[in-house]
Amino acid sequence: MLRADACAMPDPRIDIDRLLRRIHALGEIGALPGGGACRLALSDEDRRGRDLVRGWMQQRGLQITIDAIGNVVGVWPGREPGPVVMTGSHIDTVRTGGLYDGNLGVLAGLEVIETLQDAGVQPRRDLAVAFFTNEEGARFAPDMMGSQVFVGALAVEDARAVVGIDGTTVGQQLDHIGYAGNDAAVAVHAFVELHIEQGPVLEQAGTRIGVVEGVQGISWTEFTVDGVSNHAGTTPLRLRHDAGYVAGCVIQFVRAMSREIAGDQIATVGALELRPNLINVIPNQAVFTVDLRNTDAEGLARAEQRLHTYVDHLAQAEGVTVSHRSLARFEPVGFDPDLVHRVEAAARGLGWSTLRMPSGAGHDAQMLASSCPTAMIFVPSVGGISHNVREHTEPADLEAGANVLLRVLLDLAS
Ligand code: HGY
Ligand code: MN
Ligand code: MN
Repeated sequence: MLRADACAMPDPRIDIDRLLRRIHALGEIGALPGGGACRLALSDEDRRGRDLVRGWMQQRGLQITIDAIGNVVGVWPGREPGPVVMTGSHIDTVRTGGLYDGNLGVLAGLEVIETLQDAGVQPRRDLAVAFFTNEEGARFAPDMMGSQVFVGALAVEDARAVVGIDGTTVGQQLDHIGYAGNDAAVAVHAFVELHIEQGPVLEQAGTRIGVVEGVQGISWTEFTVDGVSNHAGTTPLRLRHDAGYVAGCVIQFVRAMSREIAGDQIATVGALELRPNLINVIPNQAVFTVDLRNTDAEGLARAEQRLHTYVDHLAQAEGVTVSHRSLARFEPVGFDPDLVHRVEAAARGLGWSTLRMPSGAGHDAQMLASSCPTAMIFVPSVGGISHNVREHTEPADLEAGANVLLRVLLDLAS
């Protein structure tokens, strides 16, 4: 017998042991030495992870939809069918992925639904848990690709045409793993994502729950520098057109620039390839990426401007040619103030300390925010480490975050 709604029932709590079992079972797929997992988007490991999580959704009777870009949504009908209260995140990883980035948000969402089912609660609204395709963007840029398609910010044909770092296309790989669906997008009433912070702020503040107010702006650019290969031993400096030197100057410049620009400007050269990549040959080509982020839209635009001006001057001085292409560009996003307040109230209601903060990392929630009231819950990352096999969050913090998620979802769905 299913009881009506939240107010008539004891206050359910998630089962942390079941959640941890799931996190570790998923982490077995693409497991890396040292504790993390590698499931690059649309890889066979990603397929196996998808199959496992979809199976767990089906075991609990969720109605599964798969859309044209492979976003998977499991819906548990409420008493009054309609737009769903959704949670979720991603299960694709970077190459040096941890156990919790994305996976926590998906598995905690499933855990919340199971907890309510076990407690005999059927909220008024449908509840849904989703995993979105290619949140990381590490193999196929841009990141948050699936959630962009989900909210109509990116056409599925354009997403399918993207060529990845290994020369394959999203469309080919999506078809290969069998996740090119054709279900219509689910209508969403509100979206809440639980995620690890992936930075040091909560741990340093000694705070358990991050109340995320928004996501900083992101700018990804790939530069290709074409110089002249030459002999490392016979070519005087004044005759060099050294693509590797240009890449090195940019790495140094973006760090110095970040210190000068207002806001929380940060910059990373994460990928770098030199050709011919030989010890005694001056590189004739360098291909590298620059990841710029800032909570302030103005500051981010200024950083982009200064970077391109610097590269143009450097190219002239070194006698090389430089081309570039944008791989991702997102303005800073603010979450729904009422929903942010509900996250804060739910956490405090459970007795947890809270801290309002921006997100340094990109998340699917920043895409959902364009189509429905959206907010995020953070839990601390030990040592602020993420995108690293040593990524870790204490079980007590995982449990706290999942119980805050349960409270907020129940509040929104009742
Ligand atoms: O790059 C990011 O912030 C996210 O991990 N995709
Ligand atoms: Mn993530
Ligand atoms: Mn990530």
